Amino acid sequence: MSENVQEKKKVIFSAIQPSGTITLGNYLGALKNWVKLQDDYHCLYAVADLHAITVRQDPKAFRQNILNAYALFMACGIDPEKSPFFIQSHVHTHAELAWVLNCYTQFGELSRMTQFKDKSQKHADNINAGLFTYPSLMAADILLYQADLVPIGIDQKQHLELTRNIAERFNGIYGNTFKIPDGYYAKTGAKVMSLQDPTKKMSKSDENVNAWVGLLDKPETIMKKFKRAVTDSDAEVRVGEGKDGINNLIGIMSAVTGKTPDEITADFAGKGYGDFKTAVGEAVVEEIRPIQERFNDYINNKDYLEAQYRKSAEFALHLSQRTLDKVMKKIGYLPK
Ligand code: ATP
Ligand code: LTN
Repeated sequence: MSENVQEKKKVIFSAIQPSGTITLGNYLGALKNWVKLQDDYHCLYAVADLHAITVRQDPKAFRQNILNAYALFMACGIDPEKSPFFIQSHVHTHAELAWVLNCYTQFGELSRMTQFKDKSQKHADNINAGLFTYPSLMAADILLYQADLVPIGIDQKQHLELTRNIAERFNGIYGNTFKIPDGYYAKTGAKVMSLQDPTKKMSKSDENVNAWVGLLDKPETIMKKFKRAVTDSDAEVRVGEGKDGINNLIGIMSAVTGKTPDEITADFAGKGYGDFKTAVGEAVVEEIRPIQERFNDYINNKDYLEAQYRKSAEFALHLSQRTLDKVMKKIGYLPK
């Protein structure tokens, strides 16, 4: 990664929380794009473990989830030699800039975030301040690297808009400091829906395990979950209104095989939903199989993983410190 290349290529940043099993939704909506973008952009990726404690985590399971997420993303094709891939809590500039940005983010703006509203309903016993200010930390993640593009699922669009507003506000007060980032969304799979309630997004924190497919689920579990997927009584494999379940399965099939919805409809003309669900399950199993094999290799090689995330964190710190120093200076802090 020479300085020269860095200047020409656009910068990409994204992160995913290690808050449980990574799902097919995370993979099709975000991760698959992360992998594709690595050759054409200067990418940086992170495991957003600071974000994850906005919801209570069991220490032992949390530690394991962070490492699993790291190994799983590498198994999906993230290559830290190409794209620094680090653990958010290892790079202290994130928490520092988040505090600063909190002071340039309005209470009203944060109150409008649908993720905050959803999560405070789900975790009514723990509506902590971190859950509320979550988007300022996400803005810090992105703005520290002067990212041009942020590959995310549609559900994160609102947070990205807020990031842009915070950056524009700061630039307006202090002069040009932050690059204004754009979202980058998958053409198919940008919003994978729950298999049990296809009006809701597939979410790894859904208590109904049949609602989501985990990248580490066994093939027979994946098949079972697809066979149980909620559909409709129309019995025709085509995209249509009021056919949320089938629309979702067609979307998944399309994202996995690269076929268009019309091609999928043609393939299944005259066939029932049972056949279709089996075929979608099989296609997903085949997509995930090599990922699971690579995951098993990585997770058994902890020294290698550690070497990769350490090196990436050093690089990320060096890069992000430049932005943080600029910010502190502009605000008027005394240099250290
Ligand atoms: P949680 O259930 O803990 O809120 P999550 O499954 O929604 O987690 P996140 O860590 O919030 O996952 O999201 C990681 C990335 O995956 C984000 O870019 C997000 O937009 C994307 N993503 C999450 N769920 C879906 C989905 N159902 N379809 C497409 N993309 C998704
Ligand atoms: N909030 C994101 C995870 C995340 C993120 C980021 C995504 C944390 N920091 C920076 C993109 C850029 C989510 O997916 N729930």
